[in-house]
Amino acid sequence: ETPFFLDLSIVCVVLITRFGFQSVDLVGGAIGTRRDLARCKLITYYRASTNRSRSAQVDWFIAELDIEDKIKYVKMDMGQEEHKDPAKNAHPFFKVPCMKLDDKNETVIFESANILGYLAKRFDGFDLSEEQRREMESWTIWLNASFIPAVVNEKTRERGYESLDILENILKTRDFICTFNKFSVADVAVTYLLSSLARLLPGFPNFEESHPALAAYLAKNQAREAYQKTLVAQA
Ligand SMILES: N[C@@H](CCC(=O)N[C@@H](CS)C(=O)NCC(=O)O)C(=O)O
Repeated sequence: ETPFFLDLSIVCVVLITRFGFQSVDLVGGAIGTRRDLARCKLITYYRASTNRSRSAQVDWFIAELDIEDKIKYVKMDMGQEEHKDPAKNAHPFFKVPCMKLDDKNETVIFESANILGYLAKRFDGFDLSEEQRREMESWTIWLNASFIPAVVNEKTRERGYESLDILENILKTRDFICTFNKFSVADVAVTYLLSSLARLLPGFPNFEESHPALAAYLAKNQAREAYQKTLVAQA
């Protein structure tokens, strides 16, 4: 009996002779076509052209996950207000970051906490349980929904800063922010946002003096290869 691959070679030879190479590509393409097509599709990531926006934490996490090859980057010059052009930015409110997914409906997702959570769930290799993911996302959501609104408002800023004492106590007892004590998307968000806010907000505590465990934690995370590659090298 003729082995399958010999059958296939005969078909190819006949096709080359009659129709040229293009037809052989078609035969090859027909094998597992659907799966290959799905693999080729990229996630479109709308981000600022500089690292001075929340896009930067998403870049860092993409580098941690080593999935740059799955992403099509659309960089927008915020100074030129390119992000406000509906032809360039899929975000319904014309902000960054935003992603158009590679699914059939090309679902658009926004809010950095949600984007980080999505990437963590889809690409994270840590083998986390659903409960651990919920714990992780509590931190990304807390930062955006509670901490940032508190510290950007002059009236509530001092109360907001008090939460940093709680972080300090947590980081005295473990290396990373979540109780499962592994590096996670929660550490990306906490590290990125605390170091950015430290530069932007008046009276932001000098962690070296006031919160040594937090200072050591930030320095350790900022020394990571993916952080250096994205946030330092591209600054
Ligand atoms: N809560 C949103 C905030 C998004 C946001 O305000 N992004 C800023 C950059 S950090 C932006 O796009 N600003 C441009 C504008 O408002 O026109 C998130 O975390 O994604």
